Amino acid sequence: MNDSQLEPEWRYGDLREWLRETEKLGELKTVLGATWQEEIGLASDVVIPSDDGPAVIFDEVPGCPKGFRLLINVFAGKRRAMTLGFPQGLSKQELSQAYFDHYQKKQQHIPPVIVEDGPIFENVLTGDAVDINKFPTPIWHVNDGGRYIGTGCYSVTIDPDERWINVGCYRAMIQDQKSVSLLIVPGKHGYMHREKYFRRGEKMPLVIVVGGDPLFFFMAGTEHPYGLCEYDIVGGMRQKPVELVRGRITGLPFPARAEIVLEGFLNNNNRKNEGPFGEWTGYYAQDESAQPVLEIGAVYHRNDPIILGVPPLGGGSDEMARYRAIMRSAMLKHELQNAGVPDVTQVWCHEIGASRMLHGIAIKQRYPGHAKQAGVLSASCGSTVYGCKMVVVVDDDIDVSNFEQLMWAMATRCDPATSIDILRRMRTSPADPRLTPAQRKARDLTNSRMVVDATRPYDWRDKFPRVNTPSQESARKGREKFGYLLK
Ligand SMILES: Cc1cc2nc3c(=O)[nH]c(=O)nc-3n(C[C@H](O)[C@H](O)[C@H](O)COP(=O)(O)O)c2cc1C
Ligand SMILES: [Mn+2]
Repeated sequence: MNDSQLEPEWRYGDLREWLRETEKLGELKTVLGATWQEEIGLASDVVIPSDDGPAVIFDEVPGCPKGFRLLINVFAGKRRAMTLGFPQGLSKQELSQAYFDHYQKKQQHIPPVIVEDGPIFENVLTGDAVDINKFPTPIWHVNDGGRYIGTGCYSVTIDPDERWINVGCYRAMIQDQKSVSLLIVPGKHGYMHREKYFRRGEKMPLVIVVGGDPLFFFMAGTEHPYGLCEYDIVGGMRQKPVELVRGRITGLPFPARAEIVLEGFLNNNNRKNEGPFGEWTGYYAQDESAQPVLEIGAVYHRNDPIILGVPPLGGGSDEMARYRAIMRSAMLKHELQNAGVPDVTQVWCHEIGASRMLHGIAIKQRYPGHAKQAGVLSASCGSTVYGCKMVVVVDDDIDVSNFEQLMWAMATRCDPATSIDILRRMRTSPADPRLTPAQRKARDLTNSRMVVDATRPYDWRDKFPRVNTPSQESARKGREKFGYLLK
């Protein structure tokens, strides 16, 4: 692939245009009449795990007005490239590389513009008119503690001292007609904002967008640096400022063409039980806990509004894993370069555990300790520190995005007694199922992780047994001559 010839092409500027493009690709299906209590969840478990499943719109959900819709499975099939602004035909590694070259490396940030009006104000509901139960919010997994209206969502907050705006994805569970509870984990930017308000006894102004352009949601769910507004990142990716309107109550900005927005104040003194929720690790690791409630003063929505649903699913790889692997791999590669690690040839943050738990790093070894440097840093960069369990560093003949190759290199080139280092008391997630009951009680959100040096040992790398796989040259020759045997 020649990256320089690949130019981003943005075919959509909101969710409606994204649906139009997905329909053109033949990847949009509609289901009428599925229940929010059970059937939408059942369908999600069928469709989302497949790499090529369709995007599905649920309409005419019993109990909800006709036209009030829910969309699932944005990131699968051919629409993946379109969603990130690229042409068709790229493999997942190529898509990640394109993301790296065009967005991650360039670091272009364009601030948003504020406009007066937009389709999001087609319906403005305040006071007694606020009733979030009319949106078709499903029970995603049978043992969930409630209806999660906020999965493919993002919350907008402003730092009360430094006055910068953050846009982060934190799950939201419906409490009643006029409130949702938000789980914001310590260390997230929204949490740091929150604590500043709460410590001075104030409520935090907040808007949450629970349906809209998926690109905003993707950037809100990715670990960008502190102080950098995710709106500026989206603007930079599209080379065009995003258009925002201001909430009537808080003044906080949100996309003029969003689908559904809830606005209000997050109240530390009004806490309600949140969870449990089937999480990205594939477990119900956290019990229900009392979390601050967003007291909703206004709801804005487009006509025939659409919730964006991105439920985490069990067992390993799902939609969240698919897109995060692409973005996190690019981010980590960038962070390693910025930290001064030379010759990192490939990075893959593996899909299992939503691309947080296992990372493969390929390097061209240049000096003693190079592999360890790359490994230790990969276990603790901004994009990876949270929830990481394993980092495997290999030589550059290995395709680290290929699970079998990565494990083969690990099994054959590492000596567990001497090649593995354990890092202790690192930052993890409350969703980590391996936190002990005592740690949970003490709110000790740390874990250990291993850094595996599966490179050929540097000081005798020339004596390491040769591999019997064909060279690139002879593999190409073989394919040309005998590739027909596989057709
Ligand atoms: C679908 C989805 C759900 C998430 N749920 C939560 C959540 O409930 N609480 C949380 O703190 N982080 C959650 N995250 C992770 C954060 O969105 C992510 O760490 C992001 O970088 C946070 O934004 P910030 O860095 O601006 O704080 C979720 C991410 C995704 C993609
Ligand atoms: Mn942020």
